[in-house]
Amino acid sequence: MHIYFTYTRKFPLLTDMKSGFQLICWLCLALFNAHAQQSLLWYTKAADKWNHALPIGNGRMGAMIFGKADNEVIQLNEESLWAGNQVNDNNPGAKARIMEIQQLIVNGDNKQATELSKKYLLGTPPELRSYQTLGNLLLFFDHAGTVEQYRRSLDLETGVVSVSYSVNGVRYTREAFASAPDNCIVVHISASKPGSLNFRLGLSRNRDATVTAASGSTLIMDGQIIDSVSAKAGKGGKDMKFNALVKVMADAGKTEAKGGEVVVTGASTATVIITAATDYNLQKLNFDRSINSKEICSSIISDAARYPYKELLRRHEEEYSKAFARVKLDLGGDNFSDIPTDQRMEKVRKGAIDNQLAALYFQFGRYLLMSSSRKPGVLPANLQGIWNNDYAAPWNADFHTNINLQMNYWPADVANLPETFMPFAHFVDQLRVPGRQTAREMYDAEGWTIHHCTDVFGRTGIHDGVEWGASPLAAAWLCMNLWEHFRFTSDTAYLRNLAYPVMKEAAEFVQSFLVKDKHGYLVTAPSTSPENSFILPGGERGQFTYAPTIDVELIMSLYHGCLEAGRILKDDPAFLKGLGMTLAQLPPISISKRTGGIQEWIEDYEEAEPGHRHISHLLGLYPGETIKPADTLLFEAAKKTLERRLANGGGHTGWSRAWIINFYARLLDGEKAWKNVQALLQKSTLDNLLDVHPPFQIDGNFGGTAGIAEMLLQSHNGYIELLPALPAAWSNGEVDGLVARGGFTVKMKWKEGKLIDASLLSEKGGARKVKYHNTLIDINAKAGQVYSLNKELLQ
Ligand code: FUC
Repeated sequence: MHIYFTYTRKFPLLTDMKSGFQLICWLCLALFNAHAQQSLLWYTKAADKWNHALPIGNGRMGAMIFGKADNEVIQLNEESLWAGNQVNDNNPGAKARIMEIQQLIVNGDNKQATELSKKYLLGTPPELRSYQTLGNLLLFFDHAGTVEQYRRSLDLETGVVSVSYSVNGVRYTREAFASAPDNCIVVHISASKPGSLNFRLGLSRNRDATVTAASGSTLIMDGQIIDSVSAKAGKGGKDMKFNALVKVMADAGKTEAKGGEVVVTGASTATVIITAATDYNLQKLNFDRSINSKEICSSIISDAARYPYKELLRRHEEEYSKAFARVKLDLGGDNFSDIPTDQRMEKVRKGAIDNQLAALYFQFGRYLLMSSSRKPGVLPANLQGIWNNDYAAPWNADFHTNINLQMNYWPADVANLPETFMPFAHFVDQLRVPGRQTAREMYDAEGWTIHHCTDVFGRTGIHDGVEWGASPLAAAWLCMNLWEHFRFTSDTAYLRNLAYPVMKEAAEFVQSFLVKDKHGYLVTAPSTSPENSFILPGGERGQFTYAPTIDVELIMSLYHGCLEAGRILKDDPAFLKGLGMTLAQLPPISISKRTGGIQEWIEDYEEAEPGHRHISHLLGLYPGETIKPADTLLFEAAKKTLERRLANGGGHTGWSRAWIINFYARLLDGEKAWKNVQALLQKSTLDNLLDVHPPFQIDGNFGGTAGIAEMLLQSHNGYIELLPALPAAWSNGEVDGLVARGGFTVKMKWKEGKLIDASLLSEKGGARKVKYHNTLIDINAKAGQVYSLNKELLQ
């Protein structure tokens, strides 16, 4: 259901009012309108650039809608459309040199170890190719007249973008959504005056593709990526094949193909269905010439075209809205929903407090996750989710595995969208194949590994430069998400068949990769604290080291997860015992004498950039849990680490700021968490609410969404904690549908900073501890029953 009573239309209605009945109707509508608008992003002008357009997506296809009245641009994406191809990027010299490099590094010869690694560890080829745009769908209306009463919106409850305006007394309306059930993008255009809808429709891509009319009402794009870099490296060149297919169905008038466009004249409504496919095979992590992308497109379009527009919309809404509606969040405060979103953003940038914008941001994060990672069978959300306008995107819009990909999935479970997690889980599972080869060929090790980024072809070697890429525990990091998903869902089949085998092999890699240092500790070498540099005693900058704190925390997290999973699944006790023995020989997490914060590297080096965006040594605070309130010293040191980073300009990228929100939530400091939510909105959020690094990068949206949830509910510490980091600004509010580990859905209402109503719904039932302030109670919930906490917890 869409509510289109707009800001501009609401007030004229008042002046027309004739009777009391009308007044009541108007008040009801206004109330309904205000409520409906809380899940709306809306604007009174079209997007002037890509960064202001509105995203839609079904997990496989995405689009950015500009909403231009005359010459509409709908930029399209298909998630697998990447340049490049599958190559073995493991440096063939690695295995023969790895022991020498390891010895150099643990003996403190950082410089020589770095030099050798550049030669013998860096990937061949060293760089990934990019995720690419599919092209643009163009709609030319050539309206003769002034555009009035313009409005553009995205309704998060329905997943529909709407554009409407009037020209010469005719109201034109467009609705666009990406349908998961029908695997396509649908655009519906209508004119209020019968027969007055006229437009031309084109499809364009600047390279590697041609567009032709396949019939009077369809356009087809035929393409194959020609990649000069891959060709030069002698590793391909004529790569991914792809197609896009567009069908126009008008209710009346004439529809014909002219000059490579479809031209519609004299219609009242038209429905445009768009789909695309490539010959990429997710099972093989490569393109596969047995896949006929043209046939796939034709069958999707002919299936979808059987339904009238209303039915396509109903099918989409039924599938989308059900999942989206699982969480309701109200953070109280004034209702500014009748102010356009860009103006609200501007006010917040200037210091205004708009709690409902924070709630909208949270819901937008959930929307983005559903739109870029809907359910099994698609690729996970990349650095830009699924939305990319470039041929060579920033960081190739790849899958960065030293924080960004993991961050994308932090909200999946707590924000009640567990199905969105599965594309990630399956992808990680697939990465084991090349990851095993990398473990074997580079390190002569068991198990599987991956470094700091990968692409759809599953490269697992070291990329970009050893200083960035030598991050050999990224598999352990990816496994944290896998384990957390189990802790939320308690799904033992998932644990047995997917998560545990992947975790176990990641642990096998660590077991065979660790070496002893001079103190007898088991250490990772070579490694880095992601992307951060230190000053060596001689004054030079270094990144290369061994056993950075993050690695110790990652191993602790992976091994504790494996021990717990192995116990549940009754796995080989000898293997589990081996993990326990390793845990006892890891270097400790130390406190830096220099700063009083958590020490980032094995040596207490001076930081080259004290405000660095990565805060990897606090991984044990969030998403890990080695740094807990009970360990007072580490907990206090973590606070110092954060304060120091922030005092030196930290949090300057959106994703870094989002991580800080989660850190402060875990530090139970609602005020500082809130300040960082505010800073995320003020400094790292575009008018369309997408996160910026800058440039646009989606991880901050997902990390920010997770952070808001983490302020309201935590469940990692052996108990479910209600409102652990509630800031004064959010002193009145309610939430329904957040999920705690163990599969407990939580409903809470609070007033003047105090919880006044709380209940849990447990799908599977079970015993749990629940904490609010200083009260900790034990509950034993029955499966499927709502368990009110009011009596025991809120006296
Ligand atoms: C990480 C960050 C960068 C950027 C890149 C995509 O490595 O350090 O800031 O976000 O990923």
